[in-house]
Amino acid sequence: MFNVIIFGPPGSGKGTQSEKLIAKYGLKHLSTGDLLRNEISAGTPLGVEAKTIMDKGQLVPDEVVIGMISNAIENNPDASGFLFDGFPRTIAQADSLDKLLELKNTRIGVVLALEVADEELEQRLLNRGKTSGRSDDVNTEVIKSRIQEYKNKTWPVLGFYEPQNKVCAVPGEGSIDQIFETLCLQIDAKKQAQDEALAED
Ligand code: B4P
Repeated sequence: MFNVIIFGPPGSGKGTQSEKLIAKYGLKHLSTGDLLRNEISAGTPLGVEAKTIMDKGQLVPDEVVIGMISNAIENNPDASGFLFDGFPRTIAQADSLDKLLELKNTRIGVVLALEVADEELEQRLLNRGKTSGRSDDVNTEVIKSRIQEYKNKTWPVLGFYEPQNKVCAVPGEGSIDQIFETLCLQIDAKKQAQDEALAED
């Protein structure tokens, strides 16, 4: 089993690249943003609470997203690997994810960290807001809060994975195909190293 985290600020291309990665590697895609938006569309109490928070550009409480991911892992016992998109976004989430995967006798194989300048992020999200119907993409102040939340709470998560030698920084500006190619090279290298280490055990 090989598990991947796609990491980066809002608008860095996590969702965009995830679609291509799951098609190539057959991973089960778990996006906390998508899971939350499904709850909002279904009008569940969780969705109603989450919408208020997301519309301010803030992070939904850890226990809510950890519960969602825990259920999703349980509901996919036959997955050959997971692609975590937009999760973990705090150190507490990263810690919980390690514990959940340990229960399944598996671990994170690689953290792909997309790097994009703030001005480019704002531009991409405002552009997406013209057609996506996402209320968190139309307001510059909300977009700025999301980027600030990333800097305060999410970026430190890299420090959790760095000592484990799992972080691969990837430039997230340029063509989507070119970025995808770089991500694949990183996955292939880490996957090969994991396979070799398992063969030695
Ligand atoms: P997410 O759904 O994760 O959304 P995102 O970070 O805004 O988008 P993403 O990064 O996937 O978008 P992409 O670049 O692909 O989160 C939304 C909200 O949910 C959060 O703010 C938070 O409130 C809540 N939430 C989610 N997970 C949470 C968690 N774990 N804990 C707490 N709260 C959580 O796309 C952006 C645009 O860029 C697109 O239009 C795309 O076409 C374009 N683009 C992509 N690559 C490009 C490229 N190379 N060049 C030009 N444009 C590109």
